[in-house]
Amino acid sequence: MTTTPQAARRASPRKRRPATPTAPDPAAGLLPETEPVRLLDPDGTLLPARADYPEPPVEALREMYRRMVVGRRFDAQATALTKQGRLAVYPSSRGQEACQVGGVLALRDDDWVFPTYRESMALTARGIDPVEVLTLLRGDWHCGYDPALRRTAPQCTPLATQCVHAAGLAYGESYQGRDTVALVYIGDGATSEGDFHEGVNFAAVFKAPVVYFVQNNRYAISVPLSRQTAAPSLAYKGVGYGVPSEQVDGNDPVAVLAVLTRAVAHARAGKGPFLVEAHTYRMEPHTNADDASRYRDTDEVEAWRDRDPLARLEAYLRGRDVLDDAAVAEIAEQAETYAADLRERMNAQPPVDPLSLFDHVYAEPTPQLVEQREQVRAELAAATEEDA
Ligand SMILES: Cc1ncc(C[n+]2csc(CCOP(=O)(O)OP(=O)(O)O)c2C)c(N)n1
Ligand SMILES: [Mg+2]
Repeated sequence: MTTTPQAARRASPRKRRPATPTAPDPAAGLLPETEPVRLLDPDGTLLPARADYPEPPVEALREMYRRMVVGRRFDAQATALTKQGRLAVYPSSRGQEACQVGGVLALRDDDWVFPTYRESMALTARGIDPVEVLTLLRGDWHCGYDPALRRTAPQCTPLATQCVHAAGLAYGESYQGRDTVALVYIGDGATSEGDFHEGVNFAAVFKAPVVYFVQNNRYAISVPLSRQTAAPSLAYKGVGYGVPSEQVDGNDPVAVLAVLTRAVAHARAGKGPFLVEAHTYRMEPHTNADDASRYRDTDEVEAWRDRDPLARLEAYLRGRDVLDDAAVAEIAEQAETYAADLRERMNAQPPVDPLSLFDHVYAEPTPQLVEQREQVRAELAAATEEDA
């Protein structure tokens, strides 16, 4: 006699499976909040306090305001210098002041910064001489400052390569028992580059103390964010590598500093890298050589003007009675002096020896380099003879 499988099941009552305990969520603690962290309203009103992101000390916020004011004035001066032919090119970071300054304020002096071409303001906020900062953009072959002394890598134009450099440096530092942190500035567009993924992955596997700080300013030159990624937010890119992440309102200086402070503490404690995405906006064209009206309309730019990070912090500090008209005027004057000094020094044309281009490529120059050097030397000599 044959029985159907259904009949067999009915005949032997099903044994109850023991209840399995719920497995812990492997992504717990890695995902960012669904909305960017915000501690200040756009009008400068403080939102309810958060235990996970305590408000930075008010002296730090006042100093942040000062550096943002000087930074914005520096930025305007650098843009003006392109029009006078003193700079070859300048990528402005107007509108991104909270990120530019917040990144360096979250660090110790002996931590490392890995900037892109857009971070001139961050480097001046770090205390590097503005003339040195602008040396590369002036058209020189070197970055102007001593990277080892300033703990600041040269400003990187090849997108995302600094993600790998930072992972290596930070790993090396921790390998030697030091608690140095490396902070990488990177743009939204550059997160599509292979080097971003390789850097983050390496840092995660080897627990390198790196903070990857994405300034999502909505554009990669003319390419809008919608054509850059299908991810819910760029911060979500961390989870695939086992890297915790957060997103923050990048035009809220208080939140930017609070979130980066926590990210840096995470890395310094030996817990590996952290990814922060700041939602911000580039108010100016990509560089002075770009015409932004070809790919975005003025309504969009105007809407972001209402979220100005400087006005927001100023309103907050005034509301707390730690900033008044006299202090605002004094800081504005400091910014003017800073810009005037920069203008004056950039107007002096430093003598440049084209042959120095070959000096530091390799410790031992290759035969090709020797040949190229000789070629340039001969061309220069011929040109001098012609002029004579
Ligand atoms: C590897 C590489 N590819 C392309 C470029 C050309 N390029 C220079 S800036 C840029 C846009 C980058 O956008 P994003 O990362 O969002 O930074 P942002 O300029 O907005 O600060 C591109 C494509 C480059 N410099 N390096
Ligand atoms: Mg961008």
